[in-house]
Amino acid sequence: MKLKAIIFDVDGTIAQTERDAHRVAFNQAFEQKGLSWYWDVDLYGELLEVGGGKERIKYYISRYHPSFSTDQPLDHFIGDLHLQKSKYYRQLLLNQSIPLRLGIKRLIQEAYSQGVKVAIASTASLANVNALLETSLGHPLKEYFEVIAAGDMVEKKKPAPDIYLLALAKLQLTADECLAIEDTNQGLTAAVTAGLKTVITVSQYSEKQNFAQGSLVLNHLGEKEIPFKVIQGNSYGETYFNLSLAEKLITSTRIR
Ligand code: XBP
Repeated sequence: MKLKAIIFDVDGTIAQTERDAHRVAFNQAFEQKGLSWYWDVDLYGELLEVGGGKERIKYYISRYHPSFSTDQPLDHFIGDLHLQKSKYYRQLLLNQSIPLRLGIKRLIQEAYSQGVKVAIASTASLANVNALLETSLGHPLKEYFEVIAAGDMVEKKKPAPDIYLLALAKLQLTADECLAIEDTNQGLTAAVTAGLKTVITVSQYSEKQNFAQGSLVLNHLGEKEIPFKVIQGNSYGETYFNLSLAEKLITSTRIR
């Protein structure tokens, strides 16, 4: 098999965490700090264009509260606020673990049992990624991930390719031996720029985005009994996403 690893995005791909967990935690942190800011579902969709929690808060301030000032340097203030947000986020996951998306658990198990590595490339902070993997995947599945590339390990977040390049370097594999699974256009751009063929499972916030560069665009990975819907691309007659389809995608001569 040419396929040596599958690299997963986290938020939106492994679980639908954005609207009901990250967004809620941001709002709780704002309230705790006495800020009157509130990110509703629509506004959050717009803010998701900016990857990374700290970067997202910074963008929000510059766009919606340009005259906002604090008695400490802005980056410190944002860092503090984000720490608080992360605590709320992890608390939220402990209280109501967010379910894995369809097919994720099966695919991780299938990969592990056939010696195909699994890795993570996420914009979210490492502590938050770990919290999700622990609460939603649990043991031993969490330990199957050989490499976790996340958050501030790179300077430039998605859509820059850096986090995928870091994951590839840590895996000691080349892009043509791996497949990425993403849910957003920014994530797709990051993966494709790193040279990876990429499968998209569209999520709550990304349904209307452009995935022209994706190798295959699906509504979800599917299960034997619950077929996926192909939105774009060739599924080679398969009805759910498995390693045989992953292998066909990376060995296909099609560029995307
Ligand atoms: C998702 C993100 C993150 C989270 C917030 O990353 O964009 O910014 O919304 O996480 P990905 P932090 O889809 O690449 O996993 O607050 O931990 O930054």
